[in-house]
Amino acid sequence: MPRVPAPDVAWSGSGDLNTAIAWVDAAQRIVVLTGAGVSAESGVPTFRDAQTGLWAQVRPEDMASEPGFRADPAGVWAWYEHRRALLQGVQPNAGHRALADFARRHPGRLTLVTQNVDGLHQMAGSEGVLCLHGELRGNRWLDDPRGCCDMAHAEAGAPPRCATCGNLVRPAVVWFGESLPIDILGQAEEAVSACDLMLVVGTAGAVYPAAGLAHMARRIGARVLIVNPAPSELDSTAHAVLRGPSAEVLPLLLGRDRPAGDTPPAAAPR
Ligand code: BV8
Repeated sequence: MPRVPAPDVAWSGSGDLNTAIAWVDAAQRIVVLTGAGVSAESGVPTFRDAQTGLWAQVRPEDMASEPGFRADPAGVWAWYEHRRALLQGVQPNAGHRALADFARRHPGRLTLVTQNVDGLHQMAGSEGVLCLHGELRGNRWLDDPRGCCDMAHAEAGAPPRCATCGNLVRPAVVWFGESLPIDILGQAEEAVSACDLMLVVGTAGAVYPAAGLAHMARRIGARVLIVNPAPSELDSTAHAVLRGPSAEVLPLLLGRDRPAGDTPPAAAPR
C-alpha cells in the first residue's frame, strides 16, 4: 500500500519512492549535499543548465577566479552585483523548506552541506548550514587588510577600494583555484564519515572537493540517493536516483514522520 502518492518521478535503482522513504526512516544520521538545482524552482539560475546556466554566459575561469577578478575587477564585480540583484525578492521553495522542517522535527539527525551561495537554505530556517563556497551577499578584502583598510569608496560599477592603499573589496565566495574554508570542509567530512544516508540534491557533481563528499559517503558504506531531474556526474556513485525536481520530491521524501509507535526498520547496512 503506497504510503504517499508516488509523483511522476522515475526511479532508477532498486525500489521506488517508498523505498527511498524507508531509507530516510531507517537512517540515524543523514547528510544532504545541495547544489544550484535546489534553488532552480525559486527562479535562481543554475551554473550549467545549458539554457539558463550562468556559465553559459561567462567562463568560470574569467568570472569566478582571483586572476579573473584582478584582470577585470569592474567586470567581475558587475557580474556578482547582477547575481545579487537576481536574488532580490527570491524566496526559498518547498525543497528548502522540507529540509529545514525535517531538521527541526529531528534535531541532530540531518547535516546540510551546500555549494550554494544564495542563502536560501538559511532563509528557509535551516540552521548550521555548512556553506562550502561562501555567501554571495558577503564581501571581504582582496588582499590582507592593512591598518588603513577601514573604509572603501567605489566609483559607480566598480568594486569598493581602500582610499589609501587601493586594496579592493571582493565577493566573499570561494573562487576556482581557492581552497574551501578548512573548518567548514572538515565539519562536512566529519558528518559524512558518520552518516548512514547521503542525499545529493540538485548538483551536476562537477566541482571538487564538494562532489568528492558523495564518493566519500559511498566509500564509508552509507547509502547514496540522488534527487535530480537530469543525469549528473555522481549518478554512478549513487545506490538510487529519484529523477525529479527537488521542490516536488523533497517534501515527499522528508515530509512525513514514521507513524507513532512505528519502529524504524534496521539501520542501513554499512
Ligand atoms: C579547490 C562559488 C584546492 C563562486 C563555486 C579535483 C578534480 C577535478 C578538479 C578539481 C579537483 N580539485 C579541485 C579542482 C579544481 C576545481 C574544480 O572542481 N573544477 C571543476 C570545474 C573541474 N575546484 C576548485 O578550484 C575548488 N578549490 O579545490 O582548492 C585547489 C587550489 C588550487 C588549485 C586546485 C585546487 C573551488 C571550487 C569552488 C568554486 N566556486 N562557486 C560563485 O558561485 O560565483 S562553484 C559553483 O559550481 C557553485 O558553487 C555551484 O554550486 C557549483 C557546483 O555547481 P552545481 O551546484 O552542481 O550547479 P550546476 O548548474 O552545475 O548543476 C545544477 C544541477 O541541478 C544540474 O545537475 C541540474 O540537472 C540540477 N537541477 C536543475 N533543476 C533542478 C535540479 N535539481 C533538482 N531540482 C531541480 N528543480
